[in-house]
Amino acid sequence: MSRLTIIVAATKSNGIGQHGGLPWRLSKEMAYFARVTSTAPEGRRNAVIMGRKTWESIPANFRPLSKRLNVVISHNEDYELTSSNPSTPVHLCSNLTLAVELASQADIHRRFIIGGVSLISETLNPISSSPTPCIADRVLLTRILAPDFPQCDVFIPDFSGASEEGETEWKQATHDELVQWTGFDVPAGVQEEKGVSYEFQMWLRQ
Ligand code: FOL
Repeated sequence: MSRLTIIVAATKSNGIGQHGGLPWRLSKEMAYFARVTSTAPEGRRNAVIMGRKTWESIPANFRPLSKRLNVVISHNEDYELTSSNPSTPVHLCSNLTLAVELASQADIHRRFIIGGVSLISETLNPISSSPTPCIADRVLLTRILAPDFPQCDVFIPDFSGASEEGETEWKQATHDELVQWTGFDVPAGVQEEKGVSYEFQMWLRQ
C-alpha cells in the first residue's frame, strides 16, 4: 500500500479547528503548507486527500488547491464539488481506500492527508482488520506553541506520546531530515507570526 503523509497544524492540546475553519490566520505557515504539498519533480504532482468538511473550509477562490490532484471523500455520492478553477483536477471518492487508489497513479509523487479529524484518526490508527488499511508513516506537524487557542472545538488524537503498550510508536525527525524530505530550506526553530509562536516538525512512524 502506498505511503501517506499527514500535514496538520495543531496546538499543544492538539486543537486544529474552530467553527469549521482554522483558529488562526498565519500567512507564512499557510505558505509552507502550499509549498510542501505542491513540490514535486518535473512532470509529476502530489495529491491532497481531504474530507468533505475540510474541502468546504478552504476559501472558494482557493479550491481546488492549484497544482495538486485534489481528492475529496464524502459518503454522499451526489455531493457537488464546485470548482473555481477548471484546470485543476478534483475528484469525489466515497471512501479512503478508493481515494488512495486514485492517488496512486504513476504521475502522482506524494499523497497528503490534509484533514479533517476522521481521516487523520483513520490513517494514524488504522483498524488492522480492515482489508486495505491506509496507514500514514509520516506527519508534518506545525506545532502551535503559544497561545493555546482554548476556543478550539476539534482535536486530533495524540500520536507523539507513548502508546498503550508503553513504547513510542512515533519518533521526531531532525530538522535536517525535514529539509531533505521537503527539498527546500524550511525555517528552523520557533517562528513568530501575529503573536503566535510555532515550529515546523516532522514525525516518522518507527
Ligand atoms: N497544515 C498546515 N501545516 N497548516 C494548515 O493551515 C493546514 N490547513 C489544512 C490542512 N493542513 C494544514 C486545511 N485547511 C487552504 C485553506 C485551508 C486549509 C488548507 C489550505 C488554502 O487556501 N491553501 C492555499 C494557500 C493560499 C495562501 O497561500 O494563502 C494553497 O494553495 O495551498
